[in-house]
Amino acid sequence: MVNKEEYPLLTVEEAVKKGEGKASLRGWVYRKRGSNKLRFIVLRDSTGIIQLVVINSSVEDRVWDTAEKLGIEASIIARGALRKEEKAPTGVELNVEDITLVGSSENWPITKSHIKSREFLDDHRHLWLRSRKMSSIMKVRSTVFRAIREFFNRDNYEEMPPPIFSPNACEGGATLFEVKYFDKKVYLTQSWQLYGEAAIFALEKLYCISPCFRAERSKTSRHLAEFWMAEVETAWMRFEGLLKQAEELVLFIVKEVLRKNTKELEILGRDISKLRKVDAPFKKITYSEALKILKEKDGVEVHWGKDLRTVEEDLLTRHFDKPVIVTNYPKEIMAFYKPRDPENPDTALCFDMLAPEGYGEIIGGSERDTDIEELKKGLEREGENPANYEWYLDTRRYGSVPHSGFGLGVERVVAWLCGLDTIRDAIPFPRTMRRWRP
Ligand code: NSS
Repeated sequence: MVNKEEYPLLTVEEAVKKGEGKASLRGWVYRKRGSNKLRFIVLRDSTGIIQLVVINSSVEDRVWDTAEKLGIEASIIARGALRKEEKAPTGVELNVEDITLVGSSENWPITKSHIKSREFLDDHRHLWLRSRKMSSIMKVRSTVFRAIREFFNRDNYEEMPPPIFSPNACEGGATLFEVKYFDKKVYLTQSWQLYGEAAIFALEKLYCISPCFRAERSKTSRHLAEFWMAEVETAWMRFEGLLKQAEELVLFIVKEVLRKNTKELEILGRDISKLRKVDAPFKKITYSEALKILKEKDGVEVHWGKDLRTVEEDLLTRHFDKPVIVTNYPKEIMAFYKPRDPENPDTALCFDMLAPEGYGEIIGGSERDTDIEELKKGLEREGENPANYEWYLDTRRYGSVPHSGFGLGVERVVAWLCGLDTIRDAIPFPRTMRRWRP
């Protein structure tokens, strides 16, 4: 029997840091090569990669046979002695004395030639998640979730997830997913907001991180049918405070990702210097000013009253190296709950935050209209029946207060921070119009 104390079980990261002494390592075969005399196996675990060396003449036949037969992604436990080796991929290697096969793996389906085929990788997402690219993205995503929670918890916000079945639209009927609900019909939630608004009258400061569902028909690199949104709603908060909170949240997320995930960002080939430039204050422009920039700098004319499309957001954000906040969109094209700006009544007290480098909208938010007649008009304009929103209008009937909130698209932020080509890589199992499996 091997004395376990002699071969402490280390993670790959710990082993690389230690660089000497005996160790047991467990993980998956990431790469392998070698000759009749020597086998090099790159072992992967969730913390990194390390080279294992098996020397035919110095191990038992059984160990050599196991090493020879290992397929890519087979799971193993190996023990031996660590030593520094400049030529090894991470500067340290394990000189193997014994290998145990835990789970065999034959004919791993993902080969180098597949890496360029998006469809193939999406079909094999359950396996492709093990790639260094996907695991790095998932680590950044996890930091983003954690940072959002920490940001709001530190400010004594309560977390309240929404109901997922909803009788109402929040962001327009066109993207609702209908679900059979016993003998009735309901929708999957598009946004927590209306429920958040109702609950601030009890708890005042609320946030959630929740899945949202939208039947997006557009085939863009920014839209998912299922995505995660962090939403916040605060009683008594006015527009200026809201903009400040959104800016602080994004700064905190960027700071946390830079603190925890530089290694992952490097694996992803992200230009980290661009993220390091993100500091306060973010530039604030109005929608009208945005149109002026588009016209003067890009020669693109958008008629006042038309929403900015993805292409226009792309152009606009290329003029900034930090997120930019665009306020005061035309009232008529905004969601029913966004109030008129008293100082500029054709526009609403609302904003979008657009990420630089062409990543576009990451946050949408506003003060909330407290005027019941205006809300009803807005609903009718959207083709909704105000009678279905009576419960929401009640919140304005009984002790209404000024309040504000916003929603941050988690995958949009992950795509920007990781420098991804498409939002589909920002979520482990993407759902879009054409992709719903595995
Ligand atoms: O439609 S939003 O702009 N705003 C809302 O849903 C408000 N009800 C939020 C609130 O005030 N509580 O969506 C907010 C953000 C938006 O800026 C994007 O970052 C993200 O949610 N978003 C999406 N991400 C991925 N895919 C899709 N389809 C998507 N739609 C919005």
